[in-house]
Amino acid sequence: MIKPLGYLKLISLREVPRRFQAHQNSLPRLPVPPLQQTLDHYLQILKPIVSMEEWNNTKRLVDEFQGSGGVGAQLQKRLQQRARKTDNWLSEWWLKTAYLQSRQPVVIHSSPGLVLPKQDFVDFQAQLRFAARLIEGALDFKAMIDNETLPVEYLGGNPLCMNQYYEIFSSCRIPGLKEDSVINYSKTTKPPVHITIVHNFQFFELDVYHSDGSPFSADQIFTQLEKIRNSSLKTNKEPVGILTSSDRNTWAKAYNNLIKDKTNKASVHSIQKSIFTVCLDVSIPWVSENVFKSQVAGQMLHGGGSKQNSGNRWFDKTLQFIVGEDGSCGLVYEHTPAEGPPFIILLDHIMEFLKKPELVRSPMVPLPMPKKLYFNITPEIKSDIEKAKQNLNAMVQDLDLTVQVFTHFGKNFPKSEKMSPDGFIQMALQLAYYRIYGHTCSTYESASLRMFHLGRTDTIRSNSMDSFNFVKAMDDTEMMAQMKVELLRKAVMAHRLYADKAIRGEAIDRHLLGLKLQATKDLMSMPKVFMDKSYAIAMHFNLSTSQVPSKIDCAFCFGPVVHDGYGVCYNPMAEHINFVISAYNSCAKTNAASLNHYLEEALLDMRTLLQEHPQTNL
Ligand code: COA
Ligand code: HC5
Repeated sequence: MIKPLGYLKLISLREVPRRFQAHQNSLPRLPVPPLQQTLDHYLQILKPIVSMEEWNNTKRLVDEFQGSGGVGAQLQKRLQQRARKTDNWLSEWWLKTAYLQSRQPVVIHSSPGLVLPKQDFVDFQAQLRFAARLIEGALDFKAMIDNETLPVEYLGGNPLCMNQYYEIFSSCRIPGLKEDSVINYSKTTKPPVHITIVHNFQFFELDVYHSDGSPFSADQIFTQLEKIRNSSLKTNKEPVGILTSSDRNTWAKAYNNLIKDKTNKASVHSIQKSIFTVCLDVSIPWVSENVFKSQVAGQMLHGGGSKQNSGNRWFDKTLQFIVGEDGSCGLVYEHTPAEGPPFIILLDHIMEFLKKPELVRSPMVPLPMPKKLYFNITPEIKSDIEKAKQNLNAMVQDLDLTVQVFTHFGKNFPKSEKMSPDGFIQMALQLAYYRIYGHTCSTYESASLRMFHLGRTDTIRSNSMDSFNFVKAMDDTEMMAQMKVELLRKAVMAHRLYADKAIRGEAIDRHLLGLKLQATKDLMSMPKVFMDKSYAIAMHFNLSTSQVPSKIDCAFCFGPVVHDGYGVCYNPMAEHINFVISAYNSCAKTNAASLNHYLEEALLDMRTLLQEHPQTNL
């Protein structure tokens, strides 16, 4: 049975020298699935989402593509050659296609937010003390990466690629006019020894290691944070960090303009090179408990707009912790270098670390004042900041976010029914969507490809003929309940089987992408199968979802990937499920609270169905 990512077995290979590289080299390579298998499956997944006429047309294009005169076999051969010559045939392409070439803002569109349980700070000192301990805990985790003692993770008995852990510290995305880049400064000859602190839109460089390489204690960090706070009590008029929230072309132009000035260039470089950023945020206005939760998720995703904390960020930075005066804490990460799980494991580590008492109080040797990072703001930069503010505020206004804890049951219930909890939740989402719209849609769920060297993700297509048959049947008054149970079980099973295929590198989405990119490289014209309406429908994910389990009870969030779609992130705990649903207010067809309502109803109805019709032969 497949075990969840992350917590199954953590085996430290402490004794083996240069474990990391040896481990990495021992991992299998990402396979190129058989062409016919992918194309057959592609035709299957189209059935519930395109018309019969479109399907017949696509079937013809697929036959043409893979037939004797078609280019399918040639592209497949070239992909296989690429797979033989590279560590991972997909990883470089994926980095560019999914991230570096995208021109959308990273804010909301790409960078996920993670919300920690709310802290209780009696005063600003408590906020700074928490931040200091959090920094100490993060450096404690980083030590495991630096000395290569980080335990290897396992999924279903297979060791996972650990590369992403080595990319989350000291790295930053750099805007470019056509395409961005990402730099990992821990791989340079002089890795950084500082972090960036942002307070009241002002940036500071804070050294966190002594000259002998030992990290500062929490006490020392606290003292430094106090100095930073006291020297930045007034909000900076020019929130230069907000520039990083613009679409990538706009930001790239503004960036080139910003770094023309030497002081600005040095300040930007210090932020980019730092190990991570800690944003000391101001409180956000208190509303009701539930609205507040959604607002905190918003703080993590986008900072709440230019009047709140969005100027307190450098959104290109891979890792940014957020510690608010009001106790709202979490992080936002730039997605290019890594998936969510390394950040979750990091947070889990920090939360465990925070439980330990602060034992060693180091002698308080006087430490120099942390360096303030200055920016010279020309009228042009000022105008760029103004435009960025307006854009960001519009984006913040447009985001419809709902944080909800489903308290009726957690993954224990589907388990007790001998069903995959993930498949069960995905089928509830399918049912909720169908009940609102009367049809099904392309649905994306992230699957980890980390069983393979440098593996990132593939797509579990949660909507299938099986899910479609189930959702149609569920509200069919003519249908026998026992039949509905069977269709539900079949749909959950089909989902689980596809998830298994996906994590073994045999899903269709990355393979189709590979064939398409290979065609861009090799051919004079794009094969018709990729220009077809069905392909566009298949790639239009109205439901973009991700299961992110964690030990600590937190919520994670991201934006929808299409204008008329939803982002759904869920963390299934034993007895409850944390959901965060996002949508865009400017789309009249979507509403996050409404999807949440239907989702809750679907989960409950599915439980009732199963409980009222128990299977005798389990
Ligand atoms: N009967 C009883 N129990 C079952 C079961 C069944 N038929 N099927 C599964 N279970 C159990 C599992 O053993 C597991 O038990 P545990 O909680 O004791 O470990 C639990 O139910 C959860 O399994 P399931 O819900 O099927 O899913 P999963 O945790 O294996 O996750 C994926 C499936 C595809 C989400 C996961 O493999 C994956 O790839 N995750 C990565 C996603 C990711 O990277 N997201 C972030 C992108 S940035
Ligand atoms: C804190 C974890 C948030 C999850 C982020 C996630 O799932 O990102 C997906 C990455 C991928 O390649 O599947 C993309 N998605 C948000 C669009 C689902």
